[in-house]
Amino acid sequence: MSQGGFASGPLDGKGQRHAVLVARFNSDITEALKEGAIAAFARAGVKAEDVEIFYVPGAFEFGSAAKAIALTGRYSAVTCLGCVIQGDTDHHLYVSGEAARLIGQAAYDTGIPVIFGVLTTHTHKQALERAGATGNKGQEAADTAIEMALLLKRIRGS
Ligand code: INI
Repeated sequence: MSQGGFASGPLDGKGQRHAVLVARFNSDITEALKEGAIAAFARAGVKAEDVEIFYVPGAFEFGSAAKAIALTGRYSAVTCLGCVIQGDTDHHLYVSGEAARLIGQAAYDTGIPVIFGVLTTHTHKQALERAGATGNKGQEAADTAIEMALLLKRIRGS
């Protein structure tokens, strides 16, 4: 039985090429998510030179950048790694809402998996707990990217 919807067996990402889109906002967290994702790609056999990192200012910018990357046709999937932490106002709701909506739309519009590796937490402490050596959501996002790339390849018979 897998936990949290993730594949229970080992993932085979050999031959895949991945784009990772990292938000600089809350960079102490997003850099840790990036390291988790890189480790997951390596574990699945994706070559280091086949993982390309791109940066955006914040999670609000994910949608347009992810769509542009996906439309190049050069990547098996695009993994978006960000961190939106609740503040004193509603600002975080607009940022996280648009990130979620446009990441989903980028995947839907392009037919390339675009993965929502965006933490949305109440506190910085909660974010740190999800970007640690154990329980790193960047790893989970990368595993999801590999699995979705494999699935779409199988569905398309390519
Ligand atoms: N961007 C984030 O990635 N996380 C946040 O928590 C955040 N908050 O709360 O403000 C945030 N804001 C910046 C936003 O993503 C855009 O970069 C900015 O609004 C310019 O479009």
